[in-house]
Amino acid sequence: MTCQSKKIILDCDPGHDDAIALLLAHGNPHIELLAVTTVVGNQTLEKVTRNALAVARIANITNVPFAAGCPRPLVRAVEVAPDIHGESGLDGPILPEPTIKLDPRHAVDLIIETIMSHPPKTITIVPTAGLTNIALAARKEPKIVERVKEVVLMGGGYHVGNWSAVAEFNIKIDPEAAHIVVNEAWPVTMVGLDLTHQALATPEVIEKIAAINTAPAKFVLELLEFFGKMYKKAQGFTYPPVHDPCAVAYVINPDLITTKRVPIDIELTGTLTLGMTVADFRFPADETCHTQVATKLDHAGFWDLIVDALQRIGEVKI
Ligand SMILES: [Ca+2]
Repeated sequence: MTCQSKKIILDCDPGHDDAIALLLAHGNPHIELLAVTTVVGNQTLEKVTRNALAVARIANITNVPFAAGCPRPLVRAVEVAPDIHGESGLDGPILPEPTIKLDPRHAVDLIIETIMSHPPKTITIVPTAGLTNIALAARKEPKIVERVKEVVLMGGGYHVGNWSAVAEFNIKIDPEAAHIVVNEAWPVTMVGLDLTHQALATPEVIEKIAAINTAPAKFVLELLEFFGKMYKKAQGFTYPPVHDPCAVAYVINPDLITTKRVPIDIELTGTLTLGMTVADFRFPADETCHTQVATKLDHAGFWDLIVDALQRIGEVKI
């Protein structure tokens, strides 16, 4: 893996797995976290934004702008996920009062300004939520599409859904935004359920995190305990799949995740398939294909990254 630092913007809706993605991005030495933006998703914009700021305090993230974005999807009504993330969006741990202030800019403007003020092809956008902010940013300033290095998103699934038989939550809640994002010409890596359902927080993983014995590690354990209960109840998982950090892990070390280049599009008109990420595996993709899907995860390597990030974050007194 390269040791060059990877500049990212994390667009999220914390969210248990978003919180862990944020800790991974902050704690990993190869990631330079330029901005954190929030969008309605797992819970209302107000709740997920507060959660993001609370996580910043837990991990002692002090020098990164956090900005709130869209309070509803482009076309559809707001749809949140309390059956997975609870009423707060981050149920389980007791959250501290945030100490850092929200950046006054709208997330869409922060995303655009960050990308336009950096050299071309240096910034990766990592959306781990509905794609409302990213789609609007591409519409408001189309130059960002050529300027970003790539988009590595958690969402979708080429053979499985979780919010319907064939649609994943992040795509299903704002399919029009997802349609914009996968149809723009930037390189898109879809880290979907096919991949993230391999990122299970097994008892061995829990044991390794528990051994770190710091407040941020304890926070992650409490998140995983609640997440595990909800996933067992709602979707019958023995151990919870920890989706969002997989996208960050791919940026850190692409060797951890196998990908396949295939055209992807988003179903907008299906009566049973709205929000499906339709990936076309029929033919070898040509060079013009700018989309790829994640297929196979190095489970041990992935969790080693999480453990390493938590060790580097170390103890944080609140
Ligand atoms: Ca998320």
